[in-house]
Amino acid sequence: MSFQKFLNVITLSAKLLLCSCVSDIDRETLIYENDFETIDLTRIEGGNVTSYLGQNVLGTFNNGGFKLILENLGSHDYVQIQVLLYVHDSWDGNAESPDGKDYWGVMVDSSEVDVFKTSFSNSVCNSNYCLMQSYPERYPFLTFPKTGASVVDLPAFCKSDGTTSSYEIDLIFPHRKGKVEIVFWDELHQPNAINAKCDESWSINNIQVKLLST
Ligand SMILES: [Ca+2]
Ligand SMILES: [Ca+2]
Repeated sequence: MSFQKFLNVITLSAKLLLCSCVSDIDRETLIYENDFETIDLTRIEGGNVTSYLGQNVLGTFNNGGFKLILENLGSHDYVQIQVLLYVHDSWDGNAESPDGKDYWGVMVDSSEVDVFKTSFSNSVCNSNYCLMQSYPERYPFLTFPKTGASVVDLPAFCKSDGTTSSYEIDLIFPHRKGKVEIVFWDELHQPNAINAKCDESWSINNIQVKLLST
């Protein structure tokens, strides 16, 4: 099997594993949607809107993040969180110190419910050099850079030799309370970079939150 074919098989397997399948969903209610084009940050704590590829995005972030707070929720069994994430510039995935590891995650209700913690890598990957990532699985799973990305090799946000990868993140957490706090966060390592945020960062193009009932 060629290296590329091997990569394709791994990517397909990862996509099948990613399916956050919850059976017997009776009702699905969209409770929040934001593409940041109107710069409405009413329910968001932390973060500013900036421009990338001619669109408004929330970010960029480096060792930071934001919190989305939604209240007066009707009865439900799960909360579904979907975002289009941009992973900008030279993320190093599960590389050892000093360049890694580069974590990204989503936390619901200060981790009372669940924490999704993964890592991303924008590294080149050949037989001599490859910095692995965990997505679409949770850390410390190991898979190839950019696995599960919807688009790769988009323009850099900042770094002259950087690129951006986009990911359609789709997570489902068990949740029944009348209020939810969703934290999007990162922990990035780039001690040798003169400008940390230019070396690696992330932003969100759009976000949707749904309540699911069984
Ligand atoms: Ca880096
Ligand atoms: Ca890094």
